[in-house]
Amino acid sequence: MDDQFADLPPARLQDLLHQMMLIRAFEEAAEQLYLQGMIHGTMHLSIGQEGAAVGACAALRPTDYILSTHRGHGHCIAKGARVDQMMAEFFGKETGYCRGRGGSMHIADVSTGNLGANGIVAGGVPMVAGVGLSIQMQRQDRVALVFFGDGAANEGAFHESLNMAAIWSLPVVYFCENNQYAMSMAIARASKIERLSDRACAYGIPGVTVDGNDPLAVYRATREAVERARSGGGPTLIEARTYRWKGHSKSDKQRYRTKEEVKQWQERDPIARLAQQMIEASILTEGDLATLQARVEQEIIDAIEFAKVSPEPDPATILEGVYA
Ligand SMILES: Cc1ncc(C[n+]2csc(CCOP(=O)(O)OP(=O)(O)O)c2C)c(N)n1
Ligand SMILES: [Mg+2]
Repeated sequence: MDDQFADLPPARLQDLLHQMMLIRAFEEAAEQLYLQGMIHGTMHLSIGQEGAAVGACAALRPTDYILSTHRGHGHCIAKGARVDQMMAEFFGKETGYCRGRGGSMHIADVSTGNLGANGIVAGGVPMVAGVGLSIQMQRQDRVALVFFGDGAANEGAFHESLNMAAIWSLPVVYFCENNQYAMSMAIARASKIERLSDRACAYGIPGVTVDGNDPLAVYRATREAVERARSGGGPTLIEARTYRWKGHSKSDKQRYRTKEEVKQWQERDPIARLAQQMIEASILTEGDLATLQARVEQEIIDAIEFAKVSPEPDPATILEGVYA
């Protein structure tokens, strides 16, 4: 396969397309279930940002680690999580990834290398330096990638973590999903520089900005950063420019942006883009696409059913996993 597809074979490209479609279907279903009162609390949807999660995780091995964010459903699925166990976690059921204790914002799945989502903005950023140091000291053949938002890039811990990872050449990738807003705060109001990746030069590490709605561009940039980290070349800062179609969380009147702006970004849908590219290259047909769509819909129906019939956690186990 030529470079247009970053040397990925057609079957692998279909996997990436499937993952992006699964993330979208999962979140659309989660939102519906929330509106029906079946799921409680709040949630942060990444609809529109699927290309960043999938492109980044495609460059990682199953044994590599990720740390995720409050907007982390896509990261989980892209790293290989099962949607039924995720859905059970949303429902607070015993069969969920965290036995129903974590919910939307705290899904971890160590078996696929997902060390956990985090409700603290930039929470994973200092942690990834620790994970990287642990990998280095144990001489393991692993890389740790941390996802964080544009808002998180303005937290103090960002500076400390990048500096430490840089001086020790830790096997880490800093992956900033710049979705243009931190709640209602537009990036242009919160940062004086045009490209967040330019901050890398302050730590003596490479920085790159990519189109986060182009999963293959994200994959290429992450693959290069992962290779560098794995071969002892130290960390890289990647900025993936993308956009969240939905509000910040479940209570957001979205007075800080216009409908036109949202529409413009929706026209740059990462899923439609990859599908179109593959159809034009005759490695996907409209029929294949319809089959994929039917498959993800069935996967979500099965996941909801699994969650519904799963048992509630036994109240007698409430103190398990609690540190006192
Ligand atoms: C340390 C901390 N400060 C503030 C908050 C409240 N908060 C939750 S999400 C968020 C915005 C984060 O923006 P960004 O990092 O760009 O991620 P995005 O929501 O856009 O994915 C804020 C301020 C928090 N959870 N943690
Ligand atoms: Mg943001």
